[in-house]
Amino acid sequence: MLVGKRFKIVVVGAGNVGASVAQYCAELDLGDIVLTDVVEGLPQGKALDITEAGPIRGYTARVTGTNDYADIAGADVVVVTAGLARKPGMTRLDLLEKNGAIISDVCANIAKYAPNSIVIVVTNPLDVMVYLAYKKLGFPHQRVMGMAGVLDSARMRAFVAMELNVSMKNVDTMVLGSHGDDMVPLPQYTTVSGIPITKLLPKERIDAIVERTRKGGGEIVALLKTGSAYYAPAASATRMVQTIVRDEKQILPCAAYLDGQYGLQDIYMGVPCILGAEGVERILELELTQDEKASLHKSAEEVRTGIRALQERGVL
Ligand code: TXD
Repeated sequence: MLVGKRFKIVVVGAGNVGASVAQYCAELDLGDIVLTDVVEGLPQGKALDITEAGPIRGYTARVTGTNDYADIAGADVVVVTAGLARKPGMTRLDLLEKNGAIISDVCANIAKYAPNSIVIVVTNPLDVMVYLAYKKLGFPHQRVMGMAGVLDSARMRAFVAMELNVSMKNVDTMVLGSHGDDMVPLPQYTTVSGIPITKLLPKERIDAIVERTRKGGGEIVALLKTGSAYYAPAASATRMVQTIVRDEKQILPCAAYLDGQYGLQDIYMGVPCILGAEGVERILELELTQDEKASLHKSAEEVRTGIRALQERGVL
């Protein structure tokens, strides 16, 4: 008898991003999905609602909700979205202490109940939280990564496509560094059907796109007023889940553990990774200009400040 493997995808945090990840994973039939949250009824309600859309949308994924970590046992992939979202006027570093405590608790449970899983952290401030998760989980670094670069480059792709009035499908780009105002969008690796954007747009338009990308999260926060983005973030995390469970080896910018790459040591930051069944299977080292290298290192300093703040507060 042929038995296909059904993957088990756990989403911790059934808020805006988490529920949307569950929905997108169901739509793509990536596996069975378990939503979990500290709020009683919330993951159960969202899971039931997503299940009830199944007959219409045509997916077969089993989606369940729970408040009990025992139910995450056997997870192949865990997406961590638990935490507070950024409010207007709040910096990502403001979130550090509260989300640090949440991530520590969540990771203790993942290590206990799903020790063989691959973990994708989404919670902000992203690069610091994924470093904390790596330390708390004790998993090999290939199995712990953060989602930010897929989102930041999706935003840049959308802005380039809007500017040129071309299909977003034709636009490829790469955004490195930490998730925040110090991220490093790379126009030299941005192409439209293979044509470098430097040949299609004047410098000031490219600079404006780079700036809008850097402020992409804040732009949505300012519009929504009572929350932060979740459709594009959830779509981005889902793309990472898809690449892993289908072993697609897609090259995606992810927050990965750096052990000398780009001249950086013992830090998590956004770099191009080959993602597959083993997690982060390889990190690609792109040739960067002096300016880009300097921006990347500035970005790393921001992450180290966050790590130090956690250490000072005894969270790390
Ligand atoms: O690019 C990126 N990495 C990001 C990050 C893009 C968008 C959002 N980003 C961050 O993800 C955001 O700043 C937050 O830190 C998280 C989740 O954002 P979301 O918009 O989904 O926040 P919600 O809607 O407030 O949901 C958070 C849920 C909520 O239901 C809480 O009850 C739950 O997390 N929560 C917990 N679940 C499990 N365990 C614990 N301890 C816990 N604490 C809170």
